Amino acid sequence: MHMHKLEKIWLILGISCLIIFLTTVGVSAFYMGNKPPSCLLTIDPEKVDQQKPFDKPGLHKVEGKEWDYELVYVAQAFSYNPAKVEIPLGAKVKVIATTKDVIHGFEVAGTNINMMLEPGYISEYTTTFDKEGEYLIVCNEYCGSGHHLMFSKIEVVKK
Ligand SMILES: [Cu+2]
Repeated sequence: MHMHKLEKIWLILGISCLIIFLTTVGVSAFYMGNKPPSCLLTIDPEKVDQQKPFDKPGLHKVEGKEWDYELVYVAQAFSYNPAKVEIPLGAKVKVIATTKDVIHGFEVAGTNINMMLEPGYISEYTTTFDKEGEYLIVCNEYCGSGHHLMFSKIEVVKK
């Protein structure tokens, strides 16, 4: 079969891109252990307040885990509970969040924490807060008329 030279180059280019892409994804997933965050844990969205850990939103110190604190958030139109939280500098924190009503976003501006909160699911993200300052949590999923008023704050302080 005769193939034009440019066609061969194009095919080689395409197949190489595919191999590079699959290798990157494969190494990232199987060697580095990366996986898409959250959505593996479910919750009854109508009974969020009665279920652990969402019965006590806020920052909690934990022992014997890979992280030092658990930061629990409950989102609902149009607020986050807690509205403000203080985290000691350098703390490794597991953020655990869910929503009571509709889909909300959970983006901590200036960091790579960016989760979607879906009713019935628990979203989690573990991170270390190693920069002092105030961080704004914003909802980046349009959730209704008060969407733009929906925010919370994290203050990372030296202790
Ligand atoms: Cu919103």
